[in-house]
This record gives sequence, structure tokens and C-alpha cells, in this order.
Amino acid sequence: MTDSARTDYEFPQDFLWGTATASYQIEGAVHARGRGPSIWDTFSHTPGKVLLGQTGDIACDHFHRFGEDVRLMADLGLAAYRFSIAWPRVFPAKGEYLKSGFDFYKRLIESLQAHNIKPMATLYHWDLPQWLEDEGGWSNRDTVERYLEFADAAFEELGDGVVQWITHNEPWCASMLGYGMGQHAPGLTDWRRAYRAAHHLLLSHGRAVQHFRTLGLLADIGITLNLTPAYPATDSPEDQAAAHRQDTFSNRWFLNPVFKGQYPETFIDEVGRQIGGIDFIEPGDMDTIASPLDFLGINFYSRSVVRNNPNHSLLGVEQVKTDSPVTDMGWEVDSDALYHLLKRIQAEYTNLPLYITENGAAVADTVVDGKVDDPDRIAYVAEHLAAAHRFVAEGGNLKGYFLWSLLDNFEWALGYTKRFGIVYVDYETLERIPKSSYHWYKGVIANRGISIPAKLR
Ligand code: JJW
Repeated sequence: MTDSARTDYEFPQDFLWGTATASYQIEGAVHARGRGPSIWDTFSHTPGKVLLGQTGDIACDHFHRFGEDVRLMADLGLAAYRFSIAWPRVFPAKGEYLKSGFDFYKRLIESLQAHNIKPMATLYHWDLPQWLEDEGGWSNRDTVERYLEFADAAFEELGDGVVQWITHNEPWCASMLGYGMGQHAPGLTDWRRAYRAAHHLLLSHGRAVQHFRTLGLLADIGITLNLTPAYPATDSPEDQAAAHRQDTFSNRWFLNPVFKGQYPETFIDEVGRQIGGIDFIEPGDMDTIASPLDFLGINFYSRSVVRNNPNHSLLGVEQVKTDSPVTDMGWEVDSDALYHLLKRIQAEYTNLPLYITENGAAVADTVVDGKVDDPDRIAYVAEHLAAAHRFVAEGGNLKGYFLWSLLDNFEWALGYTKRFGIVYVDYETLERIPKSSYHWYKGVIANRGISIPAKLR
């Protein structure tokens, strides 16, 4: 950023500038202090599940190096930090509660507070204790009760320090990728179980919100959904219907229960046919799921462009490649889709405060002379901040932006091959090298906004 920095896009004084991470992706120390295995330990240690057989055993070793990482955050001028709490550190085995499993998070929170960084904690970011999966995991309704015990313990132990709670991260991924497509832990391909899992994730969210309200804590509580707007490849009615089905599957299946207390009507019959009947909704569930929230977290990375293809997938939808640039994930870069998504959430679902709880780009970064230059990541974030600013300038209730991610980390089934960090991690030495995007983001935070990137002028 130049020092002439009158920013073209200036955000409100109280806009929350953050970065985000998740426990299994950065912590490592999987055997430390009595931690039990999670479904991601099991999955990543199963040959063929994660690229190159990589695991989260060591990851960024954040568990031992969080002091250095918090210093990186403090130098950045961060207002908030989003992290997740590893459930198997506190409930390592059936019937075992290890209160000291919270000690790490207490020390992390104290360290954040010492640097005036607001802690935002995600309760569930995909690391289900393996003992719970052995009893059916999220497709077992009992897991909702176990989650409530975990949530209650976390509120009790960390309730003084956490400013914002997120019940779940991306329940679409946890259910559909984990139990339906088999690409994430627990690696099952059973759509019946996937839809049950989705329902129980949502139900556990609602139950946790209701319980949280009885505790009288000062903090806020919400949920984070990954939203991927679907666009038709052509304006043919068939492609438009395909885009609508895709949108229902990836977005509305979660948005509608949370904000309208019902699953999308046009789709529930179809899902029922696919999985042989919907038998998991009990009286009162939908009201519980729709318990009033304090905010909605949105993870946005890309849009999908689809065409109708009856022979393709359960939905009869085929993803189409476009001419637009893509990130190292192969995901199309389209920040207009973010703007339109925010407008749509506001028009169709809620006026609650919104937070972008994840946004960022995977780039094939390399170290040259001890430095990492990542202009593509800067361009991606700048473009998406410009889209976010347009929404805010029009009166949109967007309160913060959390860049995914602070550090390069374990990108699930893709292991360490995809780098999302603004800080490079050398996985041999665990050395951290702030990238040029780190220095750029520091300027954004200091100036509360961005100058228009040349390509957008
Ligand atoms: C979809 C792959 C079949 C993470 C997906 C795979 C199969 C058509 C980034 N968000 O690491 C979405 N991320 O932990 C949470 N978001 O389908 C945080 N979405 O397609 C980040 C992966 C993802 C995905 C990954």
C-alpha cells in the first residue's frame, strides 16, 4: 500500500478485521495431554484418503508455537482471531471428560487478550471424537446430546474470554462431503446418513443456542455456513432449474432451516425419494433449529456454474468450467458473486449482522531469497473486499471480514499441497515467513480499507 493511502474503500471504524484457522488444520500435537483421536486422525491415517498420505499429526505445531503465531497477529494489527476448539482434547474417550483439555485454549485466549485481539471460537470445525463416530457419528441423534455436553463445558470454561461463538463451521461440508461423497472424514458414501447428519448438525446448533441463552453470557452466538451461489451456464429453463437445484442443495438446505424453520419445500420430496423417506425430523426440531441468532457467518470462496445433465450426479447437475481465472484450488474467482450473495441473504433471509468468517485464495507460493511474493492472493482479497465494501456502502449489515488463513495449513483431503496462508509455513522447519499479502493486509487494517487495485479501475 502506498503512503498516499487515502483509501478508496473505507470501512466503518468498528469493522472487525480478522484471520481464521481451525484446530486440526494447524495445531498438531495430536497425542499431547491426553487428546483422543478424531475422525480426521483416522481418515488421514487411512491410505488413499488424503493426498500424499499427509496427516495433521504435526501440522503447523501451533499447539506449541501459538505464542509466535499470536505475535504475528499482533504485528498485523488484527482486531479479531477465529479459531476452533478440538473436541477430542476435552472428551478423548467415551465417558471421559478432560477439563484440562481447555488449558491450551485458555492460554491462547489470554495471549490474544493481552494483544487486544478479540477471540472468536468455533465449537465444531470437523474434528469429531472417533469414539462418537464409532457410535454412528452425526447420523446418530445421540451425538446431539454429546455435542451439547461439549458446548456446555466450553461455555463454562471459556465463557469469560470468547467474544463470539460459532456453533458449527460449514455443516454442508461436515455432512455432505463426509457422509455422502466420502471425500472428507468419516469418508462414507451414504446419502441417507448424509441428510441425517445434516439434520443433527443443525439440531445441535439450535440446542446449543438455546442452552447458551440460559447462561446469560455477554458474548454473541451464531453459525457459519459455506455458501456457494449457483449460476446457470445458459438461460435455458433447464439450466436455470439445474442452478436452482444446485443452490437448494448447497445453500438453501441450511439457510432455510436456520432462518425460516423449514427445509426447502420444492426439494424435500426429491430428497425423500433419493434416500427412501425422511424419518429424522421430530416434533419441535425445526423450531429449535430456527432459534434466534446474533449473527450469521459466511464462508465464501467461489460460485458454481452449472448445466442440466440428467445423467450427472444425484442432482442431474453438471459443473461447467468458465473462462474466468481460477485459484490453485481450481475455484473460479468472481467477487461479484459475493456482493450478490450478501444482497440476497439480506433480502431473503435476515438483517442480522453478517460476518465473512472465511475468504481467501490458495496460491502455489514459493520461497525466493527467503521471501514469498503472492500478488494473486492480494488481488483476490482486494477484489472481494471491494465487493464487501459495495454492500456496506449500500447499508448492508456486514460487520467483519476474516481472511482464511493466517497460516498455510492442512487443507483436508488435499493435505499440505494447497497454501491459503498470508504467512508461509516451511513444513520441514516449521519456520513462519510472512508473505507480501501479510504486509499488504497489515496496511489494509491500519487504513481500514483498500485502495482500488489497478485492475479494477
Ligand atoms: C467443496 C469437493 C464434488 C475450508 C469440496 C471440497 C468435491 C463436486 C476451505 N473451509 O480449509 C468445498 N474449503 O477449514 C473451511 N471450503 O467439494 C476451512 N470449502 O466436489 C478451509 C472442499 C470444499 C471446501 C474447502
